[in-house]
Amino acid sequence: RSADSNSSSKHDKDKGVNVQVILRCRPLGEDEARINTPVVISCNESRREVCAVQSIANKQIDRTFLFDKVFGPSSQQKELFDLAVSPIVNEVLEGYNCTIFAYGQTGTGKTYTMEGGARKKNGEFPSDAGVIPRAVKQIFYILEAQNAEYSMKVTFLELYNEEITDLLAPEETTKFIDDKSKKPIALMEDGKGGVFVRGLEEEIVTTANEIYKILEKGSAKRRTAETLLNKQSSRSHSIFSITIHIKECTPEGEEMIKCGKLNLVDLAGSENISRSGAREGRAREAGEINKSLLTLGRVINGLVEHSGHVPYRDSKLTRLLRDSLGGKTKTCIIATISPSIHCLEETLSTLDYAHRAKNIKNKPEINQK
Ligand code: ADP
Ligand code: ZZD
Repeated sequence: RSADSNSSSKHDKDKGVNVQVILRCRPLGEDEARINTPVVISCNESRREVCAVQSIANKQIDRTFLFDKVFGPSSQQKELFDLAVSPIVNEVLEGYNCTIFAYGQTGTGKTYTMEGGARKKNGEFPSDAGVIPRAVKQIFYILEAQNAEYSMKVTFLELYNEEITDLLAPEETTKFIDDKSKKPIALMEDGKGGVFVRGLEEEIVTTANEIYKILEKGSAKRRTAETLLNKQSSRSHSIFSITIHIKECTPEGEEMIKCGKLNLVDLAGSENISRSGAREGRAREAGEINKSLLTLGRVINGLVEHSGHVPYRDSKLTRLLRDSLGGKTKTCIIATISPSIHCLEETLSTLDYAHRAKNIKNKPEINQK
């Protein structure tokens, strides 16, 4: 490699690194297949293209979108992890902060992609495990193979209707649903341009199994809250974060601490968020505002249009994930779609949204002390 190409790559880095956008199309469900639901999406994985066929007034219009990676309907969980997520996990262990978002209409596979199949009773790792359990497994596998000295903590929260619920808080604090008995959780500015969640439970963990148990506890709690409060998880966002400190010695024998953080975000269903970022149709009438999802769209618009004001402060989601959107975190968006003709309008909206997000640039930095 010549010095020239080196300096040009350094120069490129100064301008930033684009958000990686991955597109995944699920297969037709059993029922959809049985009634021969027309398929309007075709995926070309090697060309990284997704094509949507739209028929308007007897005319066929094809729209093709290019992404960083494309996973078609027969893609397996392991394949998506190995090709798209595993490199990100490695970067976390090198000291970067990384965020993976799942974005898409309800029913297109966000949860399947992020969580995947349930844990087996016999403790065996499920073959359809999603990104989160696989990331946890890889982190421990690598740290143990390196014989690294490390410490790790995790947080797990849910955001519903601009309210944060700590999915790891001990049971007593959620048994009573009245607000007074709830643990006060607040988003606070850290004075360095970032935010932190005051009162959020941080669990220190030492094994993958401990994290799986925490995930179990967190998802159970999410489900209970859902039933009790009559809410739908399709309208809530969840953020699971792992922070890892790794002690390292330089060749000179100096001690260094590298710190990486991985945020895994399952966003609320994107239906009813129009391409302009406005809320419309039935959702508006029903008052189903998802302020955080709307603001996420506006932040993306602001960032890619370089229009000056980026409204990070307008929602909790964008305040929490500010560093992932134009900041120092490496970010990947996994957009999920359905192949069915009945979802075409939402699918086109997701494809547009995801394609636009490719233009966001971040400036990743290693955290080292
Ligand atoms: P979302 O979280 O976006 O609402 P889900 O993850 O619940 O969607 O997925 C909806 C249904 O489709 C589930 O039954 C899920 O198992 C199935 N599914 C989603 N993606 C895939 C996929 N890539 N392969 C096989 N089944 C999938
Ligand atoms: N999608 C499954 C959960 C469900 O809805 O039941 S899979 C993974 C990530 C975040 C939360 C839960 C999980 C999940 C799980 C299964 C069963 C009980 C608790 C948690 C999981 C799957 C494989 C390994 C570890 C955790």
